[in-house]
Amino acid sequence: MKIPTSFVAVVLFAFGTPLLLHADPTPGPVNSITPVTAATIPPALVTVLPRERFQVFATSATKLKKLSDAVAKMKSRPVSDKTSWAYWANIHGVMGASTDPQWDQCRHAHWWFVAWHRAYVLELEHQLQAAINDKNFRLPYWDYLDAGQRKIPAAFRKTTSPLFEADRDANEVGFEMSDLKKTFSATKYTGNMIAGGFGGSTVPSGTVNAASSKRGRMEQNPHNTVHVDIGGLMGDPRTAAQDPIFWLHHCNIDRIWEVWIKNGPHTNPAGAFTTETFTFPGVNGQPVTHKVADMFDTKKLGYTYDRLNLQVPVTSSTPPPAPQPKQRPGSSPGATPEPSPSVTESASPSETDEPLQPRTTLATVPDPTPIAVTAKPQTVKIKTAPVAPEQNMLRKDLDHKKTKKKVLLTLEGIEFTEPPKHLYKVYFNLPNADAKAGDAPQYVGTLAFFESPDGHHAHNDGDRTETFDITDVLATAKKAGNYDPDNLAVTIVPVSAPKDGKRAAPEKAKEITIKNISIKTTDE
Ligand SMILES: [Cu+2]
Repeated sequence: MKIPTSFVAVVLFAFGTPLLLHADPTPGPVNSITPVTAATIPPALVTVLPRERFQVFATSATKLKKLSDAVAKMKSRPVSDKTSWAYWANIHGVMGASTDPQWDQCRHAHWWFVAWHRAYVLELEHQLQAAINDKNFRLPYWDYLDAGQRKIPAAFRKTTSPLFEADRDANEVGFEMSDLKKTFSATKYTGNMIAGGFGGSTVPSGTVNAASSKRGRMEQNPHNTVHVDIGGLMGDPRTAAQDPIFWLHHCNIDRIWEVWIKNGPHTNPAGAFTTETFTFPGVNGQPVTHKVADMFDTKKLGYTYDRLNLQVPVTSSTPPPAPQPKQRPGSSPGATPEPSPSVTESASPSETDEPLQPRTTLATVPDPTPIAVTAKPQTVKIKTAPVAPEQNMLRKDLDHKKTKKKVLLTLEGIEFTEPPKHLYKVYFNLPNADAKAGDAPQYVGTLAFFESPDGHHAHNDGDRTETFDITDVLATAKKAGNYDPDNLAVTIVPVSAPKDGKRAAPEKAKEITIKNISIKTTDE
């Protein structure tokens, strides 16, 4: 591509000028941005400014009006216009077959999830800037990790505002602290949830969506759970980006990537990860291409974040467990377990990109009938398999120091005909679990389906499997004496989005079915 000399000069001037706000005090060498191509450096990038958390952003009536005006302007344009709100929402996903090669492009369930969305949010920001003719406008983010900010900001709930969307199921989100700790204590980028990957598993270049088993921890939580809690348009990838709150959610997801990197030592993958490119329509209709390697430093993209501290404690504040008191003889298996130490990660230094493969089956559901879950908690009995006792970790004491094996709970063959509207909390050996059980010691994890039912957005060949690492939950149950290997149960609890921090059972829920639930170990 031929680059006009004047354009190169403008770009170099912009990156070399001391007028940059919040710029790194020691800017990189100018040649670090060569080769310059019009495609990789959009002309809008002249100044580095912070993206602010919404509660700060909204203290400026001017900024709030700019956001609202820019969204209104884009919404006023027809879908055929590449600068319209509808066109930009369709880039993420469409109902039915796509009629434009630039639509239906969202990357989910693999390592490019957060990188693709970084480019997507950045280019939408450029569209908003163009709509109000202000290159210094930066998107705010919705800081729901702050416990005081779990409700959709009021400006997005005012029915007369362009930021309002009527098709939302809820206005509040919630998290189990153990899930957020898992996300932020991931020590490596690459890998799926059970392998301890922050960003997801590897897939070949050009992959749009992968099987849910390749999802990384941050995509699962907080990303997916926020989509499902809000629901409505936000609950389905084919419609999610139509809701203005989508962009503040994804701005925060983008920030969380930065938070994780900055609070490491954590690094982004090298090699094939960095050479992938994503192309979007630019503000003048010309395509703009972003290469992953050129997006690691957000300052080169024109923004920073006003807050990059770790908002979630990743290490246990509980002192190391005292020597275990002897189990009182005759203590009933249903006795209240002792408060468990906070979940801490058994660090998994392995740098393998492969998802951990469940191998030996330790327990499974004896009844082959698929399990149907609707609005009520569903408890499923699991039977320990006839595995030699010395090999069966359900019968042995689990010593983290002696084995690297993990115990995995898999829910296989999950199906639904409409996107489930709720989160499903999963508990191990807590048969009376209900929507209030929250982060109990028996809490395993959450099913959060942010994908269309036909597999269109989850190329899973009809086999949707969710796997949770229950090594720690099992160890905690054994220590608490609340455990009988011949009496195991998994309870699945559908929950509504929180209201003032409290979840309840949903009144109605679309059915999901699960072909089988089993407990397996990994190889070492
Ligand atoms: Cu999303």
